[in-house]
Amino acid sequence: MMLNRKKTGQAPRLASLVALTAAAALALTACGGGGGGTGGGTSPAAGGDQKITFIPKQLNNPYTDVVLGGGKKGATEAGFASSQVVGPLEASASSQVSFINAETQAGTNVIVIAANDPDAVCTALGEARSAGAKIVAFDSDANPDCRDVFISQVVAKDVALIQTKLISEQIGGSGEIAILSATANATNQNEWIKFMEEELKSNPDYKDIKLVAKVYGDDDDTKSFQEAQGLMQAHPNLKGIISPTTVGIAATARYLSTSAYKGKVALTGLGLPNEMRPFVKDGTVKEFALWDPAQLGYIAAFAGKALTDGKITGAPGDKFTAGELGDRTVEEGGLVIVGPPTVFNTENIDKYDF
Ligand code: RAM
Repeated sequence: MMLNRKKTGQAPRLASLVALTAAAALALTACGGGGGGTGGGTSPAAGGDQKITFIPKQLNNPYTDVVLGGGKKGATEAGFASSQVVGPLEASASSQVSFINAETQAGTNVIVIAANDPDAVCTALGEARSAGAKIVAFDSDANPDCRDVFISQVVAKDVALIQTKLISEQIGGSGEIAILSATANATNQNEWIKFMEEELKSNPDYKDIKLVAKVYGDDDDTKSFQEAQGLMQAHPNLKGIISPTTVGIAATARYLSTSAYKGKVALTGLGLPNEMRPFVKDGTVKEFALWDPAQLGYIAAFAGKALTDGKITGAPGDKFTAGELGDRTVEEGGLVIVGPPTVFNTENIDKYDF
C-alpha cells in the first residue's frame, strides 16, 4: 500500500496523514526561530517508555515536513511512548552533532537521522550507540559504520537513471546540461550525481549531452535561486538543468518561470508535486520525479522499533513489519528500500497531495 495521499480519495486510513504532516510543519515552524531546536513535541504514550527522535537534515524544508509527518504516524503505530523532532535550520556538515549529543544525554532509544555529512556525525552517533541507542539513517546515509540500518527512499541508481532519462528526453538528446544540487557533502545527492555522471559517460544514447557544471544551492531557497541565475549567465548555451533536491528544483523553477528561458531551458529532478504544480501548469517544467516522502519516515520508525526491541540487528535478511506498508527485508549494507520513484507531469500531478 502506498502512503500517497492521492486526491481521488483512496487509502482512507491514511487520510489523516495530510493533517499530521501539516501539524508537523506547524510544530516545526513554531520551533524554527533562534537557530534550531526541538520541534514536533511529544506524542501520547502508546505503551512502554521508549523514545524516538528524528533529526532531519534541516527543519526549514517542506520535504522534511512530509517525511516527518510519516515518521510521527509510524512512531505512534509502532508503539513508541514519545517521538520528537530536533535539528538544525541549515544543512551544514556538523550542524547535527549537538542535537545527537543531547539525545545521548537524554537516553533516547532510537535516533533517526538524515545525515548532512556521512562522517561528521559519526563520533556523536558512536557515543549514542555506546549509551544504548539504535541508529536509523534515512534519506541521506551516515557512514555505514555509524548506524544500524539505512532506510533508502529508492534504489539510488534508479533515481539517478530516471533523471538522466528525463533530461535527455526534454533536450532532444543533445546539448549542455548542469546539475544544481543540495549541499556539497550530502550523501544522497552525491551518490545520485555519481550514478548520473557514470550514465552520461557510458550510455551511447547520451553521447551528445555534455555536463558543463555542478553547483550547490545548499538546500537554501535563496542560494539555490541565485545559483540557477548564475548558471544561465555562465553557460549561455545551457539546454537543461537537473536539480536532485526539492529545494533546488523549486527555486530554479521559480527563477526560470519569470525569465526569458522559460520553456526553452529544460528543468527536471526531484520535486514535491505541491511545490512544482504551478510550474508544470505554466510550462516551465515538463516532468520530474520523487517517491512518497511520508513512507520514508513511517518505515524508519518501524525499523527503529524492531532494532530497539532486539527483533533485528540490521543484518542482511532481517525482516520487520512496517505497519500498513507491510514486510520489509534488510538488504546488503543494512539497506531497506522504500519504493520506486514516480514521474509527475501535467497528466498526473493533480492526483498527488504532498
Ligand atoms: C531535499 C533534500 C532531501 C532529498 C530531497 C529529494 O529536500 O536534499 O535530502 O531527499 O530534496
